[in-house]
Amino acid sequence: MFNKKVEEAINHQIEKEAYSSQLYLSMASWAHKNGYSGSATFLYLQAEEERMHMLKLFKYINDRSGHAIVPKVDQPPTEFESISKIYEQVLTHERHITASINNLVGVCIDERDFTTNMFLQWYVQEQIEEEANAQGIIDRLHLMGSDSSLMYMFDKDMGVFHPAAAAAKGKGAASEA
Ligand code: OFO
Repeated sequence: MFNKKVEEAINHQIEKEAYSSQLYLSMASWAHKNGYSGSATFLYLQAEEERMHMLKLFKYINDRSGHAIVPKVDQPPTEFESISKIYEQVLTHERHITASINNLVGVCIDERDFTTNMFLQWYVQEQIEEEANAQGIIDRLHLMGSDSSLMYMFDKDMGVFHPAAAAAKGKGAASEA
């Protein structure tokens, strides 16, 4: 029998991952329509990756004879101040997700569900990478300062920055961005 408190906590995390996916999709849309096609590619791929994070949790609950619930998701913001602000918001959001994953691990430890704790270590590791990537992008934007001529190169690089970018390009999935 799957632990009910753990099941409930993972269902909450599913909602957060679903929101992450919608938030990054909304950011991708803004970037796409404002001419940042490289950032749009990155953010579309990031939105897909968050959906994968959600599905992984979703299937885990059902595999353990719990019941994964499709969450109601709040509408994310549709307008953003600038591309730099978007990446700052990505970092803030990822920090929030890291805290949430840590809480979830805490519930598993309190409930002595060491199997789920082990499963969640993948997310703990993933958050290190997610935060480091977002911080790296912001650092680069800071280095560019107010030199807008560098923005073209920055955006071009963002189009291939996501680990899934090469694969997606092969399939033509993100090439519309
Ligand atoms: Fe962006 O991280 Fe999901 O878990």
